[in-house]
Amino acid sequence: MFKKFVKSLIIPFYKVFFKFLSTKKNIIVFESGNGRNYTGNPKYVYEYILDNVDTDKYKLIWSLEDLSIDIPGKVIKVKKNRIKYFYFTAIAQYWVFDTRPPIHLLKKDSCIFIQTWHGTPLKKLGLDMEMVNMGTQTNIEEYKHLFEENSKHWDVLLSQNPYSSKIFKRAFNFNGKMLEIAYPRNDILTTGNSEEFIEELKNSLNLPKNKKIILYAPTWRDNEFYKNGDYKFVTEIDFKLLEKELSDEYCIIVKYHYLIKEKENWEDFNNFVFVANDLTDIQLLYLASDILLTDYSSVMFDYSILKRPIIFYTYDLENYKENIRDFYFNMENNVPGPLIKDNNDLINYFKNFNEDAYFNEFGDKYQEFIDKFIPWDDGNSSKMLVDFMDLNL
Ligand code: C2G
Repeated sequence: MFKKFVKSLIIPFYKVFFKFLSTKKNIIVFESGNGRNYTGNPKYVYEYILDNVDTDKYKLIWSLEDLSIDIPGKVIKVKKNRIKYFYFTAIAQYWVFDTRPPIHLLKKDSCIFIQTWHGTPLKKLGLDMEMVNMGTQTNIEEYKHLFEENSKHWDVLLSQNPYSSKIFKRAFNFNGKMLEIAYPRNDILTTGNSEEFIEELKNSLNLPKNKKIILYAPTWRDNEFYKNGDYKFVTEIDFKLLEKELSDEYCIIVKYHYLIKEKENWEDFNNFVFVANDLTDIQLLYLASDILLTDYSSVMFDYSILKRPIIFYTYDLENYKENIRDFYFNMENNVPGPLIKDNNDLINYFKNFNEDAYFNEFGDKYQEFIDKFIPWDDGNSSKMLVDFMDLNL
């Protein structure tokens, strides 16, 4: 109630204030994960700029919910939805965001909104959705209207593959510049895929060297939430059982999606489960892990750049498709790995896991998957995007 009251007072002033401001060529605003973290495409574009552009001539702004988040370089951090956030977004030459900004955020025509988005879609998106159970939002027509109100301000949209380009045009009703240059966040999966860098990563993450590392990175469940925007960590994995059966050979990194407000206590699993919260950059966890365990998350597409085994824990597949989100394609026929439904099968699979046997079974499907979904991820996406931005003040 109070928030609505404040909004009703501030928004009119903001609209007047906005009109008197003009675009400044040296201002770039970045935001990842709705301002909750420093990760993903915006992070890697920003770091490429730090290394390759004369940044003394620019003001590089990061929009954050938590200003204590560590960001390298001469950065100006602004708290999301506060005065400086509205000021810098009003005068910026570029926005580099990977999610949808608040619907009340105003953008000048002279500001170029680079929407990097955050994944190739298995799950139906935007105008393609037949139902919405996202937090308390259940009105699909209202959801689609808000989505279009947002995407009409996007000037540039990144695409990881032709499959995404086709879907994004329709699902986002996007008619701007589709930049088919894959994802800047994945450059490191090409440049960083070396034994020495992975060794450094494991040391920095305190990961054991004598065990196979499983990265468990599930997606969020739209209808499992504490409050709007704060989702629950939902899984049927019995970590105690997995620890008992698998901890001699494996350890597991649990990576939360940025929408998950973790409330779990993992103290009992000190040498088996390593928790990576929503602030951790999953690109680094991909490199440090030997096997990906996921469900319906777009992590599967990025991880396939490393051509390492991917296992799918799809215990709620039917419920997910019927009551949460439908998919663009049939998983069984298209994903390069087994769909496992319960803990016992999961344990048996990992106990008997053999990489050669995995690639004998899934190798052809894996190659088709790579050809279709990561044809352009070659380690140069950040360069191509910054060249496009033409930052030469
Ligand atoms: N992600 C992560 N940790 C997870 C899951 C996802 O860091 N446990 C990050 C990955 O970079 C992933 C991105 O968030 O690519 C999007 O996550 P999804 O699980 O795919 O879910 P969603 O945010 O709904 O994005 O079209 C975009 C996606 O298909 C949907």
